[in-house]
Amino acid sequence: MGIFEGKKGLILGVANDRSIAWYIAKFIMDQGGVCGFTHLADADEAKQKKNRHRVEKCVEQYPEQTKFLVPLDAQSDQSIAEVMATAKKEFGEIDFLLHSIAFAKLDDLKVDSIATSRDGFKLAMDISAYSLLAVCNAAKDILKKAKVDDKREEVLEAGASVLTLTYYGGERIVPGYNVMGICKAALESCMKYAAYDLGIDGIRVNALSAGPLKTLAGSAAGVGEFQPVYKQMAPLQRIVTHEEVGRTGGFLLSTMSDGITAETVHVDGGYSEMGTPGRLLDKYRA
Ligand code: 0WD
Repeated sequence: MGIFEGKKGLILGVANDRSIAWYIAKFIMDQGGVCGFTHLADADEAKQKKNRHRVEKCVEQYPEQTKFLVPLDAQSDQSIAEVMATAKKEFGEIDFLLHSIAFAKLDDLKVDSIATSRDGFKLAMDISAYSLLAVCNAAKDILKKAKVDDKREEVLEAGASVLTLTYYGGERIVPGYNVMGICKAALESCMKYAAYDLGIDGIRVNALSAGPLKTLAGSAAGVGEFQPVYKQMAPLQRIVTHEEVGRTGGFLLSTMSDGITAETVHVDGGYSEMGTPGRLLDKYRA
């Protein structure tokens, strides 16, 4: 029996079959879970259709375990509320919620951080950090509350788990990641405060900090350039895979991680713990 047997939840942020959210969703569904998905909304009908089609191609592989696919614009409270209403109708309560959403304009990513436009900063923060708070708040009535004994000593039934995706550029300076690094610092803080707010009901909120992976968002943020550095510097001497991130994401959304909340878990081959460039220096010793 899979660890997600009988569990249901929401996956926000699949763009295509390379998306991190898709790998986490696949792990969940392979373990018996049922998911509701969103695709990126767009005012332009043709563009929205294209966005939907890309996600449809993914979810079609799991017809039994896909409950719905609806549009989401993370900048709109109404759109978020509509997604939650659909989830309530289809699922009642949910056991897991994945937030795997980020966006910044290329024009803002390409310039020095100090040259970020005011509008671009607001846009990137709104979609990439604030949306976690908005989603948690809109979902709080459907996120399953834990059942505990009177003394809060024993968990009789586990509460829901929320997970967001972050990157090391939110903790340390990663040249090129720029405004998105600033957003990730805010996102990680949002995650911790949300973990406090929802913790009283036994609902957990965590972040997974993934190493650089080639995806639509990843390519825009320049991950192609970071990958060779990771390969030479990380203790594991390789780049992590989509599957590895999918498995840890699944673990954090499952009851297997039931004592973990307000935490950022790194899936980066150990890169973020290096204090010097390590074996990368060998290149310069020769
Ligand atoms: O190396 C990487 N790829 C890493 C990504 C390393 C560490 C963290 N991450 C993070 C990203 O910053 C993001 O938070 O993982 C998350 C998922 O990113 P991804 O899987 O790398 O990229 P992608 O497949 O592009 O999914 C992000 C999606 C959007 O894709 P596009 O490319 O269409 O913008 O976020 C969604 C959208 O589906 N999204 C939105 N959803 C609703 N409303 C919005 C929005 N306004 N904007 C973007």
